[in-house]
Formats: sequence, structure tokens, C-alpha cells
Amino acid sequence: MEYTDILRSSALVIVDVQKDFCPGGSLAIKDGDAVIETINLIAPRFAYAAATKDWHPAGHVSFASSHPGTKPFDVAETGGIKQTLWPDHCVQGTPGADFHPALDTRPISSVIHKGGNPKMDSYSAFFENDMKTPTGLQFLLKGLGYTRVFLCGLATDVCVFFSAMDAMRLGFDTFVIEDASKGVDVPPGAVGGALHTLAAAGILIVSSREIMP
Ligand code: VGL
Ligand code: ZN
Repeated sequence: MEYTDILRSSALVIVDVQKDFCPGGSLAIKDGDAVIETINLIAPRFAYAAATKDWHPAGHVSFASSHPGTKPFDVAETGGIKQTLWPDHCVQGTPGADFHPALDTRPISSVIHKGGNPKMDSYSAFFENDMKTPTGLQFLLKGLGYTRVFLCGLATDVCVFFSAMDAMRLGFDTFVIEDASKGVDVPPGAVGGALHTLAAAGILIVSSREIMP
């Protein structure tokens, strides 16, 4: 089958293309906004596109500011789960939580908000970090009949990574569009390691060129 036909029967999940993850934002990914042009080109070619928003209440457990004596990028243990501590980001209803204004939202049919539990983070588009509590995205995509999911967005080594691993675990044929994703890369090499782990799990790493001839 040609990729054009594959995309026409697949769902795209656009992960966390929000202002706070782009240059000028509180958890800015270097050149994070560079993925947007590519995402805008590929999204209309899919049968269905969903987008996620990282959507934390103020004082969220993942914020270093919620743990006195810590600083961003420290690792803490919260509720038995290892939690990287981040600068305050994507606080519900704040401008930083908005989609980046360059993202074309017209092809996006549904928006899943995640990370709303004040006591547990949610990197994956499908489950909170307990790997059990669903966001609802699996029921939406499976209910609509999709068996194949492509992922892109921010960040390759955090939310795109965990979303893709969960998609695979849920039985979707899973693809990550590498050049439509960018990573935090802390510590350096994290993006390369993430892509390696994804490929080893059976996830196909593709480029936008390859799927969009
Ligand atoms: C993310 C760190 C904290 C992401 C979300 O979208 O990759 N990273 N919260
Ligand atoms: Zn977050």
C-alpha cells in the first residue's frame, strides 16, 4: 500500500504543540516551533487527527516549585513514581497552555487534555504515569475504528515517547514521524536513546518526506 492510502485510513496524534514548549515558553524546546510547518502539511492527509494538551493545575506535582529545595530537572520520588521536576508549564487556562498560534487547528477533530490530576503526571496521550488511568484517547480512536496511529509533536523523548510506547502496548500499529517531533534532550542523548527504544519496541520511525511523497 502507498503511504497516501495508509494515511487516509490512519489517525494522527499531535502531542503538546503548546506555547510553553516552544521558544519563549517556560519549558522551551530548542527549535520546538520548527515542527509546526511540517505538522500543518501532514495533518490534512490523515483520516483523523487528535491533539493533546498538557494541562496542569497550578501547584502540580511535576513542578519543581511544588517541592521546596528542588530545582527544575531534578528527579524526585512522588507516590512511588520517579518524577522529573519541571519549571511551571502549561497551567490550565494560561497563555502558555495554548496551542502555538502557528499550528493549523482546522484538521484537528478532538483535543485531549492530560496532566490534570494534581498528584500524578501524564506524559502519555493514553495513560497517566501510573500506566493505568486512561485519558480516553484509546476509546476514541478504537471506537472510531482506527488500528494505526502516527505520532508527532513535543517532546520526542518525553510525551511523544510515552504516547508511542502506550499506543504499541494497546495494539495499534504505531509510527513516529521523526522530523515532525522535537525533544527536550536532557540529559543530552535522550532523544537518540528514545528513538532507539521506540524502534526496538517495533514502532516505525518515519520521516515526513517518506510518508508525503
Ligand atoms: C512534557 C515535560 C513535562 C511533554 C510535558 O509534552 O513532552 N514534557 N510535561
Ligand atoms: Zn507537563
